[in-house]
Amino acid sequence: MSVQALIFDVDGTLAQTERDGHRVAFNRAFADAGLDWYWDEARYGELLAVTGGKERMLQHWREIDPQAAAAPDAAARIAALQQAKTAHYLTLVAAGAVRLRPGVARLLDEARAAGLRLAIATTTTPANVDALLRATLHADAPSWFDCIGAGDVVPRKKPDPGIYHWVLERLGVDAAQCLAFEDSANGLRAARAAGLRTVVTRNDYTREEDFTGAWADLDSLGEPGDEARGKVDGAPWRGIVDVARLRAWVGK
Ligand code: XBP
Ligand code: MG
Repeated sequence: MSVQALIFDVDGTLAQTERDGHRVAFNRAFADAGLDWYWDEARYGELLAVTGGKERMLQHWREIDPQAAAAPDAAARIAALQQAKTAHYLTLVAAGAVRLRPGVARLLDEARAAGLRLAIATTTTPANVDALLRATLHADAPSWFDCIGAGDVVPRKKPDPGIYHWVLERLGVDAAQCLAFEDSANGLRAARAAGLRTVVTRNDYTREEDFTGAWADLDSLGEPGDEARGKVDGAPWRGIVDVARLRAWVGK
């Protein structure tokens, strides 16, 4: 069985977008709306258990003011906040607030050169993906991906596997011929439920999460001179995640 496609999560996997990107954008939208909501790094880390910005804001609101969160206009108010937040996020990304994680640009280049297909399966808003790819890789980078599955194209977000099923259907490739790349327990659960062998790269927000079921549980994808460290198939491993390594891993 040969690997045909690599399917990447975005936030936390391609780039560390949450602390200095999304979180800052949410706080600016709250301030614009005259709300006294402020998510510091710790509070945002708690709320990251909920995927999807709209769902995350509703969770916060239910915790601080359940009655207002249940009001008839709550959904519309959250939608307006999400729109404002996304505008702030796009400005932050365009200004260079977010950088790719180690090994991501390298692996994408190698995969394209090797003729592997690329796809994205993310919970974030589609506009955010486009902006991140253009700001951190290349103006044409969105076209490198045969399929970009993002946000509300599916009714339920990760850990539901819907977004991965959506992407696999459009790729027309069997899950056994793909690898998923994730950073969170929610993402791993979604990928595994879709039958995908998954490479996890932990980050500051997800370091302590449970990654049982990951094929590779690493601290990064590695770069020459800065190897990734962690476990592969349950055994200690260090090295660079490249196409040759991925080919060796698929079908094991
Ligand atoms: C991460 C998410 C997203 C972002 C915020 O997505 O859960 O909700 O935190 O983006 P993933 P939005 O790890 O699947 O890339 O505000 O647009 O939802
Ligand atoms: Mg993620």
